[in-house]
Amino acid sequence: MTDRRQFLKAFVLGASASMLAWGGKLAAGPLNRSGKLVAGPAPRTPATAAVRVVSTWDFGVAANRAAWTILGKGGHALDAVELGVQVPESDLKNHSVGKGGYPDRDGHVTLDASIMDADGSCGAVAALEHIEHPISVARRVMERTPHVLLVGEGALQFALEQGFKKQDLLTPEAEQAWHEWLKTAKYNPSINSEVHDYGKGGSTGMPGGVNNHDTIGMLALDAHGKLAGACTTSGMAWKMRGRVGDSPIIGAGLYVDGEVGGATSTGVGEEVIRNAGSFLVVELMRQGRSPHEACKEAVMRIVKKRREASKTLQVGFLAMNRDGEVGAYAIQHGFSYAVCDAKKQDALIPSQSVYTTSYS
Ligand code: SD4
Repeated sequence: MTDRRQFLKAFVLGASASMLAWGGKLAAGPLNRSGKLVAGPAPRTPATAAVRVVSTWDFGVAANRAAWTILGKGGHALDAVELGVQVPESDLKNHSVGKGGYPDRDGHVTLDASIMDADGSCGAVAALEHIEHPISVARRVMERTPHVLLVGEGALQFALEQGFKKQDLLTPEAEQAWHEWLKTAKYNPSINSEVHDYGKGGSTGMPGGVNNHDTIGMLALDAHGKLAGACTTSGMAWKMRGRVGDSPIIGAGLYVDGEVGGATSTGVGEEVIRNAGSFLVVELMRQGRSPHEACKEAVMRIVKKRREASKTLQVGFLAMNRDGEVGAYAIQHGFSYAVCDAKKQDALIPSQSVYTTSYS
């Protein structure tokens, strides 16, 4: 994650021009569709320029690239988001998503993931162990069961029945970090990396510079005008066994409504669940807010309720409306999101935030 930090720094310094370019688009104003939604979505043919994929954090750049191999050829958003988020799920250097993720406090790597299509179809898994691509199991839940969410042993059983391979997800590096944490075993699940951890080790006992909670949330709009979203994580490092965050909870870590747009979140999942965060963002867009405004309002709801605590916790929302307009907002400085479309493949954009300077 030190790489992530350096990469992010480079972009923060160098990306002001691209941010301004994007900012121009984002500042285009709220959607105006009053009346149209009452009568149902207006028929539309999306412009090629609107075909777009966005995702959280710097590892979203590589994930977007993978998604673009499908979107760029006119493929479906649902296939794109599944393929895209598989990239960090397989990245052993990424300690917050998929294989290589940091384990819970008992040493088990447990994964949460959800996927959602424009028509409201969705699937999710929570506390799933031994499967490298929880996002693909979530998709099977959506497509091959009448259910939305499978958890723990049952989710694993289903995955194995579906032909997924059982494997050990705890890498030597993650195991070593866990052993480091065990030396103090301080249980402090509400910390966040932007506040405490970079370069310090932080109150979690993370190795210096290591980030303890970066989920990938991805939203895509395809050439057919359809939206889809995916969200996948190993959750908070050293969490209690059985702890599930927002990422597999439809309406919390992810929500998509093809008539309006989609939203996804990263950060302290408990705060997102308490506020039905991604659902809130989408509903605010339905009421006419731009993606940026909707994300900001959802963040402010959390901050208002948790004014003191919000100084030291991180939540970030990322949203895209059905026209491909993108917005984000976070509590803490340091959240970034990646954008990829026909014009720009590797944009990484620093999000605006409530607190504009690092906490110290
Ligand atoms: C969770 N939101 O489990 C997820 C993971 C995370 O930054 O911490 N993301 O709460």
